[in-house]
Amino acid sequence: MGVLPVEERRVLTAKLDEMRRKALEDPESFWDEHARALEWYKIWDKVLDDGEKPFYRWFVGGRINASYNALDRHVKTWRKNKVALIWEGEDGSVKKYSYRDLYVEVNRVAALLKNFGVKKGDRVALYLPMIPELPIFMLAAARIGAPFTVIFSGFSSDSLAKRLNDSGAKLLVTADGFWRRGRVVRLKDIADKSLEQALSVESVLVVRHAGVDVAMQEGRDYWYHEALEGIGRNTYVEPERLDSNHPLFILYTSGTTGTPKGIYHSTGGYLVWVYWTLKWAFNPNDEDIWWCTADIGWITGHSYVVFGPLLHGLTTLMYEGAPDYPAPDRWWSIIERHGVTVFYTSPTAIRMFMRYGSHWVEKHDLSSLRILGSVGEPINPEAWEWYFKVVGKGRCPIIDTWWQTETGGFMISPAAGIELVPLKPGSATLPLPGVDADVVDDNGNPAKPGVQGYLVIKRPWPGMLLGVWGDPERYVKTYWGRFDGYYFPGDYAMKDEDGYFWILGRADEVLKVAAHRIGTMELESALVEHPAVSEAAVVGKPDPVKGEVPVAFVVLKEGFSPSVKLEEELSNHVAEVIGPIARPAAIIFVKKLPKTRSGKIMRRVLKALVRGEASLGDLSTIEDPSAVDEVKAALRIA
Ligand code: 6R9
Repeated sequence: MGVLPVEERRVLTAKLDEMRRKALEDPESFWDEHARALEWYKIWDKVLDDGEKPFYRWFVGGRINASYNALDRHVKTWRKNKVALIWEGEDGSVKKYSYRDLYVEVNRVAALLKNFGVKKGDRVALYLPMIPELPIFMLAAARIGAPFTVIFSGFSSDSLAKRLNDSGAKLLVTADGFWRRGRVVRLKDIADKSLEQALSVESVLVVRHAGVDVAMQEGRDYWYHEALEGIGRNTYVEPERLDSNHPLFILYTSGTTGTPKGIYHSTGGYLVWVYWTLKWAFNPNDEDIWWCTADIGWITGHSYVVFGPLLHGLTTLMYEGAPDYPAPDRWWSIIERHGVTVFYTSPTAIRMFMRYGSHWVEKHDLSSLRILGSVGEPINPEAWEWYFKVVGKGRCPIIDTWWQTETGGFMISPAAGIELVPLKPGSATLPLPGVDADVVDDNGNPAKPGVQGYLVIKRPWPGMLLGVWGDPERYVKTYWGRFDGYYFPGDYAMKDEDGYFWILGRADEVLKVAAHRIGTMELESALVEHPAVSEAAVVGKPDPVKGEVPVAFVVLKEGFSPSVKLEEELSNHVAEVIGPIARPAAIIFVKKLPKTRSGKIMRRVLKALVRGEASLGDLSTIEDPSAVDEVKAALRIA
């Protein structure tokens, strides 16, 4: 396994090629067969309904439940006593849940949700840290058919309020606080602030985790452990037999325009996709201890901390705290102590650990590892090599998975579960079966090998989003409007002579900062909300660890002048409005921004300047060329 000479590819991928061919030639029978890996209450009438393009619907007429497939199915077998979830707190405490334990808790919580008046179709918001209650609530909501929306615990009260209002959540679940680098983050306080603006929320359940005092509002806020007290361990809540296209969850993600979009996924198609992609990419087995390091607040955590591993009956691991706390070997010690076999993380994390040095890794016995994964941003060859040699000791293939919130699961990835293709550091290799990916030019024609173009998916796949919550037009425009009939994910890519895909970064105004997806427009609107700011433009600057970081150009209003203090204030303001992950790496004050004659900010010029690129591209439409000189001066470029 591992890196093999590419010349051998033709021989080695016979099986993979065959499967990819079958899936594309006759998708209906391919998926009709594959979807049966899960347990359905009722088989679909139609595999794919494309009557209302691009609102494709999969497994139409089928009935299924996510919680049943993740838990009940295993509880009926020997896996009942198998560990389903290992949780490690930042303070070192460990909790283990067998499939039976999880099943018991999920049933109790499903009953609790019902007691709080949550019905099928009602939305439940989960603003929780990385604690076992988060997957428990997700599965409980899924059990009764209440779409859940998880809000990353690093988001601010404003971000939370926006998501609560957009989803119309009836119930909010949060915690008193959680641990980060030895300090408590007081989550309930943040939630309280957002509740002043969130009118749909009727009740709040609070999980006691950090043990800090919080304000409880009479008639609205309830302690989770108290509310659960009267619900016995024998409680059984019949899983709802949900339509295949009943929304399982809404997850907000950043796009090109201002507000985050509520991407929502189906139950049937999503589960089928997550099940098969995990199997194809990582070839799981019953001895695996599966660790995907993503926070459940992001899609990677939804699909590959919670649903994927549980559908497969694996043991999934969750860690609460900071990766390098109390020392830079925390993660390696977790792998050693729990015998992790599959480790799936981001290039940002790899680059951070590279900086700390190999000796932190070498202190630990990582021989349990058999396969490694990467996600979130392109992995640079240096990080790939280090991951491969230092972490995997040259034994473990690196599964570089390209996908997005919208795709539900992996799309382009090596398929160790079918046939492992020779790996090339930095390439996600080939599309998985059923994924009709290509690279096209500006006009939608296939790009030549080796030439950069736009990544497109030329036909629907079971894991695709159902839409943008409350905004069908935005769904059509954003994803299907750029190239006729094709899904456009927003990435640049290149296909090489072997047909391997190289993802080259975002083609829009979206940044990947430490693998987190952030819209530059969100940062800009946060900045202009501040009384001192007249205009703002944010662009991404390459960063050796985080991949890229936001750099903000700010024009101040009359009466305000640049200062270190104001710079700090604006930076804090962004962190408060969006969350600490959005904090700009630099704020640069300028008197004017480069604009076109029609008044549009020329972000591409700012981007080129920030990157120190020799050519600034076409400047013929610029209104005032002196704006470029000013930006240069501000960046101290001669
Ligand atoms: C899963 C996730 C999606 C965007 C995507 C692309 C980038 C993700 C990648 C990758 C290169 C990979 N991306 N995986 N780029 N190689 N293996 O990250 O979802 O947060 O929605 O971001 O992330 O730009 O379009 P999400």
